[in-house]
Amino acid sequence: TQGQVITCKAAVAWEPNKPLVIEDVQVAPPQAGEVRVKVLYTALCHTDAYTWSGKDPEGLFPCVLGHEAAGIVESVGEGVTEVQPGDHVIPCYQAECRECKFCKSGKTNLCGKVRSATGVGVMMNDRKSRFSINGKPIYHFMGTSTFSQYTVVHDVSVAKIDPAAPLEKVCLLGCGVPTGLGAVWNTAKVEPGSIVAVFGLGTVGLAVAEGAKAAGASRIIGIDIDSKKFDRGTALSNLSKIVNYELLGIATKNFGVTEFINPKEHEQPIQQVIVDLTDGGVDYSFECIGNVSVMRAALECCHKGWGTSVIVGVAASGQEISTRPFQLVTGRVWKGTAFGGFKSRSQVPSLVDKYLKKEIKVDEYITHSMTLADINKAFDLMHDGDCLRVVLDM
Ligand code: NAD
Ligand code: AHE
Ligand code: ZN
Repeated sequence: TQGQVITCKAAVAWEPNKPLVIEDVQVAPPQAGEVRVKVLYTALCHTDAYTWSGKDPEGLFPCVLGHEAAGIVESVGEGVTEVQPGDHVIPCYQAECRECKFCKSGKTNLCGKVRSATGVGVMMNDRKSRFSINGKPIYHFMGTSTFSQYTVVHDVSVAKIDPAAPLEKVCLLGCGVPTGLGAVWNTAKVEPGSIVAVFGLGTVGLAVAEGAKAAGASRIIGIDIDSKKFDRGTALSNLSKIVNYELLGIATKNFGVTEFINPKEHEQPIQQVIVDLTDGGVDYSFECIGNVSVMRAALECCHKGWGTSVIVGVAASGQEISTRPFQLVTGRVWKGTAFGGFKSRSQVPSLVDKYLKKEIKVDEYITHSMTLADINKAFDLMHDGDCLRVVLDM
């Protein structure tokens, strides 16, 4: 297949919100600095649903969505030296070229090399797409487009991993799990003994909890409006204000959440509830939903003088955050994180190794396995409280 166009199945988003359609797509061979990957497993992340909804200013249609996956290199373009056919890889929507101003700054994991192309659904070389259907171009997404059996990515956007790692599991290390862990370890740098609040207990929020537990946090307060996120299957319908550790469902407890709050069960604003519970506020908070009013609450539940709030959730086009500047004047800090601050090509392989050594969880986030043909059902499942990650066998 090297050097030839491959025809394979891909889920195409023709229009916002319209069911994805499994199509035969043509995937062109990789050009200079590009890698064609046979995607074996892909998970669905809330960000895919966000772009599909039409609320992402960078969303272009028709496109092939998907960015949390694992696969095997099928072929490489000219000048590609760091991977070769047969290598096991995780596509990385956050590139790492090691040469640009960003990569060399030592201050960020963002990379500037291909971002101008990945934001508009094309490849850097010729500003064109490698996907087409009978000659009609289909846009790439986030430089990854993993809802296709084959995809083409930039060489700076692919991490080579240990071939011993089960791809059906480590595909999650392409986005959600590293994002949560890294938000705690790299962005907030949570210290032992800290009090942490996590807003939104999806995969990203639970990975924040897992990261905070590993960092030695003394209390990890989980906040979600969906009680299923912690009671999973048990009939604890009328939960009291704060449920203690013993009552938490196995799942959430395993990730390290020590207390659960459902804002729907409180009359006071949630930030007030948390401030009252924590003698003035938390040391660190994380917004893992993408809701700007929750982002405000997450900042305002932080302790005066030092509390730091990290925005992880992605909010829709046109949404803006606000708070009284006094909140910052009095020492609270507002931050954000992309891919948890991890340098993708350098650090994803080490996360895979940590998983193999059982130092981080991955299996526990996978609640459903399906095939590509069922992708629309998989998206429906994402809105169900019992669902964390759905992994699709391509
Ligand atoms: P998810 O949908 O699985 O989880 C969101 C959780 O928030 C759900 O449990 C939901 O019940 C809860 N929730 C919704 N509204 C709430 C409210 N008002 N108060 C409390 N809880 C509420 O999503 P996910 O895949 O875990 O992703 C979470 C967010 O992180 C999304 O916005 C996603 O786009 C974003 N994200 C960002 C990055 C990054 O690099 N910054 C990476 C991955 C995902
Ligand atoms: N196009 C979106 C941006 C969405 C966004 O912020 N994406 C995160 C990753 S979410 C993964 O699930 C990110 O890494 N951002 C940094 C970057 O370079 O895109 C919008 O809203 O405009
Ligand atoms: Zn994601």
